[in-house]
Amino acid sequence: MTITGFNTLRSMKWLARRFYSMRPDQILYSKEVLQAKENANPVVALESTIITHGMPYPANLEMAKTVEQIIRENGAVPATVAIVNGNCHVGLNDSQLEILAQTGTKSHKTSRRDLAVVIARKLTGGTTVSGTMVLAHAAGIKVFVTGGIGGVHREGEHTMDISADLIELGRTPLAVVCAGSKSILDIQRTMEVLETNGVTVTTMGETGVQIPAFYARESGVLSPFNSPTITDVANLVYTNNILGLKSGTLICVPIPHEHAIPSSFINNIIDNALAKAKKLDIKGKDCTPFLLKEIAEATKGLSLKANIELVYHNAKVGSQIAMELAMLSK
Ligand code: PSU
Ligand code: MN
Repeated sequence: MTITGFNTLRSMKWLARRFYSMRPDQILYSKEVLQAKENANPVVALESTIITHGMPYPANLEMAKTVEQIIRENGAVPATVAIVNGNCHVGLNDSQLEILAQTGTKSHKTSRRDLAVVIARKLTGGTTVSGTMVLAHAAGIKVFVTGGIGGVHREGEHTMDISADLIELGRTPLAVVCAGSKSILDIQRTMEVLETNGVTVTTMGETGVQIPAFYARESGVLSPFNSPTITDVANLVYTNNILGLKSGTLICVPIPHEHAIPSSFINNIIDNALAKAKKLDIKGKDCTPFLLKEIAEATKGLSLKANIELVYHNAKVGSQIAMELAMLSK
């Protein structure tokens, strides 16, 4: 290697160390993601806790494959993020998706605090919103699609159960597309913590729109900002990036009308699930997966169907955002 080449490599490594919490060369990319990166084409990151801990097999596999297809149909490249046997993957092939979907809750729910443990011990992990953000940012991805983010749990003012997702959104400049957070959470307090952490929150819709509550389109909590168009969202994210803010943008997309579950119906079920979790003393990282399962059972799969449909819709919106953002960035 020439001296110049060596120096270039050294300075690239220095740059990587300087700007990323993780070196990009520690990541394994799928072929299509690698190609998209080379051509500066838009890539959309996807989390994998939703596959391992959020849905049962085989619905989780079907969802994981379909959501990737929707992203491709909308012109972007999907990058499902996960840790397989200690390797960080950005973009999985079908057999890796299959393994992850089958491993399910036997794999580790991996948020930022779990990353080092899962990687060092060569374990397999589904990455949460926070874990996925760390790896997607290291991979240079700008847009990330999920179903629902974690938040402040009810009674969080006593338990301090505040999802690492909220803190990550405050320190990682990614645009995260979601359907709000479930009413298993305290949505008002979730918004307060996001504001404290400097996260820009906008909801697709007209002035006065509420933060969506995952299964329901409304939560009773007003969104701090609204975006009537995809172009508006892309402009916000682009400006966030230009300003060099280290914080992220949360884009809330209400579940499509035809798949929404009325609050009057779902809230009762959520209350029962919360009461059961309290009785069984379910805490920490087990809380969200437990509640999701309880709700899916109590609604006889209706909540699972809604969950899947809102992810598909978010994938479409997220890809459109990624496409517009790529045009602005060129
Ligand atoms: N909400 C869902 N489905 C999910 C999750 C949240 O509707 O699968 C997952 C996401 O990966 C999210 C994580 O990042 O749960 C939050 O977990 P906790 O509440 O333990 O922070
Ligand atoms: Mn928690």
